[in-house]
Amino acid sequence: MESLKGKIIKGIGGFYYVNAADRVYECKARGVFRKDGRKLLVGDDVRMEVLDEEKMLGSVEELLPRRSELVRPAVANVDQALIIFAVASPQPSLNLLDRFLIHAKVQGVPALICFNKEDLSDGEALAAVYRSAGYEVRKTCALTGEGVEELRRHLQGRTTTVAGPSGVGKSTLINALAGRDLMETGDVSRKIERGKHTTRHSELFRIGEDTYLFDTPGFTSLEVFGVTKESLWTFYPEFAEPEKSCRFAQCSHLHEPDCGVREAVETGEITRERYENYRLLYEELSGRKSYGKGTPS
Ligand SMILES: Nc1nc2c(ncn2[C@@H]2O[C@H](COP(=O)(O)OP(=O)(O)OP(=O)(O)O)[C@@H](O)[C@H]2O)c(=O)[nH]1
Ligand SMILES: [Mg+2]
Ligand SMILES: [Zn+2]
Repeated sequence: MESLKGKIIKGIGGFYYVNAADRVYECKARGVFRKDGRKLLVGDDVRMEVLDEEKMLGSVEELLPRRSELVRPAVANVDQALIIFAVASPQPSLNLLDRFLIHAKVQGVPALICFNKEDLSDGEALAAVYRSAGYEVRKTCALTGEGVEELRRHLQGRTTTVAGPSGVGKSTLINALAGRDLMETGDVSRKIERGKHTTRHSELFRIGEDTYLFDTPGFTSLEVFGVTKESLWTFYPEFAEPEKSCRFAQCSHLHEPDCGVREAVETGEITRERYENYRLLYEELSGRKSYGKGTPS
């Protein structure tokens, strides 16, 4: 029997779908996994045996070392998060973007930002805000393919989880990256209809050699667990250096004298947009207002 190395791209009803050597095999896990209670996850690299090449059936024999594991949703070996916003239509909410960035950091995943729909408006000012905060930023137009190759270079050889509000062009962009229609795109009414009839499950899309994208409503959840108002500033990478010159150890960076963060806002080292988001999220975390309820897509 032929043994192959592959990646679990989805799991439904006790079956694992393993992408190996350009084909997708429907696999059962060998008894050993049930015996020792180990759970296989979407994203796991495995060794599988081909049982029937024609029917593309196989058996998962071995779980290869897992590099990382996201909790919600449960996905293994995610290397980075691609956070997609449109420069217009829908109008971007920077507050929401910061929440996505915080969420990625809480999960321990580096974030890459993509501003899509460059054809509708110039996203340079937006891009500059986030570049100066230390993030990698790409600009694309999924319709014309502008910027898509540069984006692909950041995804190559990695597993990337894709997040962003509804309607920004995530599916259109994923299709452009894949060079074929993997995902349904379109207007909201069609989506609502689809949502009613399709079971949503976690699935990886292969867009190239060792290159996978992961699109799930779960990751867009805004429950920023593990973030307190005291730790909020640590999720703003550009605050790290200025914070060292705050007079008080427990500085909130809102009203204390000799605050290095506020001085950096004055000099422009920290942008007003980011600082304003920080302030709003801080207030939310201090108050009784429920924080991070609801999913944008
Ligand atoms: N003008 C313009 N329109 C775009 C671009 N990319 C996508 N669109 C359009 O935006 C609409 C929404 O695109 P989708 O790809 O379905 O958006 P989505 O982010 O997947 O939305 P959800 O699945 O609801 O989360 C579609 O009508 C696309 O044709 C772009 O770069 N420029
Ligand atoms: Mg979509
Ligand atoms: Zn301070």
